[in-house]
Amino acid sequence: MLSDSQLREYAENGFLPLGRVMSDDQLHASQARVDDLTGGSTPNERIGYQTEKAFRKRGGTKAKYAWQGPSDHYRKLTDMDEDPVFFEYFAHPTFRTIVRQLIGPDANIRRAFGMLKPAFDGSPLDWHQDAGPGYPVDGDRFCTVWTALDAATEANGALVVLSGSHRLGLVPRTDGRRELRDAVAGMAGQEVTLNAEPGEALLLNNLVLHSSGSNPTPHSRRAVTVCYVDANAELQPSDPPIVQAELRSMPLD
Ligand SMILES: O=C(O)CCC(=O)C(=O)O
Repeated sequence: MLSDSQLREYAENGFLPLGRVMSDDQLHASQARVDDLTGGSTPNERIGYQTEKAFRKRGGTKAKYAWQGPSDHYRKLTDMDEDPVFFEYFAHPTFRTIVRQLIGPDANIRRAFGMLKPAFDGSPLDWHQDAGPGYPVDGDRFCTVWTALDAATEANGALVVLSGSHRLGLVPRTDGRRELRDAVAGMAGQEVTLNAEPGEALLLNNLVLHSSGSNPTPHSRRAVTVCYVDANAELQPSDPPIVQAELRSMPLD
């Protein structure tokens, strides 16, 4: 349960370090499961794969979105709630309590990714808000938990947030990325680099502007991120449309 001071900090900053939620056993199982998924020993056709651009440029593969055989050059794994090890973690009692506290008694998993930032190849992720098409209209009706599976540092692409930027609301996207660039420039000085030890979790407001750097180091920076949405919230129109009934329900009891 988040304390009053944690709730105040989250409301003020738009993020909250949760510390170690993942147990040692869960951490080792999660690291091993990512290795199994990228190494091909646990095939799961429901999980989507995305390769790193640097790897494609070197001629490692042509395909951006597809299983390419065993590789250390995957950038992202999608639909991680389809994996039993990760689903069990996403339904951790701590998260159930937080989700019930922040968004109410019925929640779905809107998306769950592994962000792998492989050694040397890990690409940066530009400033963005998670909110927008396909996410609830009301910014209070969803939240994300990001968890480090390796140490995340400034050197290997830790998450960077603009503290307090969720209070800008949804930044319009009518002029390419110009409005987003202006919003980021307007919050200069509010950048906070969220270094994290393996297994540490961060709670994020989905309106907070965030980014992450490249990984030129020999150490991968794997993380997993899950977004919980109020099962009754109206979602913003998107193409293709997201239908709440098709999302995975989170057991909150
Ligand atoms: O793990 C990261 O580097 C960033 C993840 C992220 O921002 C996202 O999935 O929206």
